[in-house]
Amino acid sequence: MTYAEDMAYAEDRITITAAEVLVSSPGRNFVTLRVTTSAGVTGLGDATVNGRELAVASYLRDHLVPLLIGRDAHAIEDTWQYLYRGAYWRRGPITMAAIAAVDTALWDIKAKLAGMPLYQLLGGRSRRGCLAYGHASGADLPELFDSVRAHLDQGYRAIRIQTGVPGLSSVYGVASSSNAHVGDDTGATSRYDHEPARRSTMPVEEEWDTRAYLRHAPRVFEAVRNEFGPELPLLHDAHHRLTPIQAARLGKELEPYDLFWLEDVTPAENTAMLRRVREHTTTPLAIGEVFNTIWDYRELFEEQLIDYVRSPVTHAGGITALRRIFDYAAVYQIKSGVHGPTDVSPVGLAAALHLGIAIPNFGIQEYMKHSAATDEMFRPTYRFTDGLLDPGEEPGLGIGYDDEAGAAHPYEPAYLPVNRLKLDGSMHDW
Ligand code: CS2
Ligand code: MG
Repeated sequence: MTYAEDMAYAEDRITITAAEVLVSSPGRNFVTLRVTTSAGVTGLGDATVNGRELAVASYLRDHLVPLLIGRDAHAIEDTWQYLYRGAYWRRGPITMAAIAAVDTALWDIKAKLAGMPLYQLLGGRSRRGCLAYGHASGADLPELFDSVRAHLDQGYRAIRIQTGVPGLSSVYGVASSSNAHVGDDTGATSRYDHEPARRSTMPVEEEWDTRAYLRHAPRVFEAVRNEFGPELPLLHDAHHRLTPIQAARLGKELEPYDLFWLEDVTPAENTAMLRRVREHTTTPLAIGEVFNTIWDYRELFEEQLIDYVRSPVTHAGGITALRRIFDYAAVYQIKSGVHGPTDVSPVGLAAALHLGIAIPNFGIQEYMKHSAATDEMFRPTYRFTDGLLDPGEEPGLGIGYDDEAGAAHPYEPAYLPVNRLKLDGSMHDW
């Protein structure tokens, strides 16, 4: 007798009766899992991996959905272990996004069945709201200052700063009218936050020059501090582009400008490299948006090599797994700093907010606003007020999915850019 058959004795068991993989593109591509139960209650999970969306859709549709039908919808931990250990091929962005979607949908269902907003099942509120940061950027200082002011006017109390680099035509994180409409087909205002994925059949190739960037970045933060004063929390994303010693230099040179954090300062496959950075600078470090499991963090936590965990629910195996990562981080006084770009869908953002409002070691939440088309389809009930995000009081995650809108916005191939050194065309980290 299988475990499932053994467990089938519970008459009031609520089982999974259907699971749909919904691929759509309202403003940008998303993969959403909708799980339906014998109680008629459904749950949603985000499985979007930017530029590789169809791989996760297939992993779910062809491999996981058949395993879910008939399972106990309440057995979230057992299902997580079943999908993680049972895969044999563990970890990695595609597997962990697929597991995350199932996990998140089951937590949505459990909270709806309990008639509570999900955060109540995660321990209840630990704060009034989740401090959020927005993306200010500009090709030059005047454009950047305008963007900072625009975000302050929207109520943001913490701002990420990204700028152009003299000599480089386009740089990560800089919204410019040239790509304003790439992700937004609602014809909204010209400055739509930087949407990295471009609708195209091939990745766009960008040029990079680390020495030009290292000469420029400290000057930018000096100017921003002179313009906006010492209090405003400022964040910066080096987006995986520096060697450990270059990262150490940047961290040190930015110390006078008191950054909230310096993010992804060096590619973190070899986590030990962060020791080199830590040796030279006290600038707080945030890493992890491309990590997928708790094991990616072990050395970083135990050696106190970072200060903020960037993993989102969508890419780290769901609420079950990310809560475990935060509990582990709390032992080292490391805080959450969840990844919240537009390629994490409103389902993924809502899940992050329910977790963020409950955990003891909340730090900050990235909030790159989704396009109008995206919000029309997912109808999120979370709210942004006075710089704080609130998950809301709806039962479950408080997120919907409009099938008509989904059908009206079919998937379109899109890729993240790749990076080549300006000097000699060598491939570099984007
Ligand atoms: C970035 C992202 O928001 C961030 O911190 O690193 O914009 C990232 O480039 C995209 O999510 C990649 O899909
Ligand atoms: Mg980042």
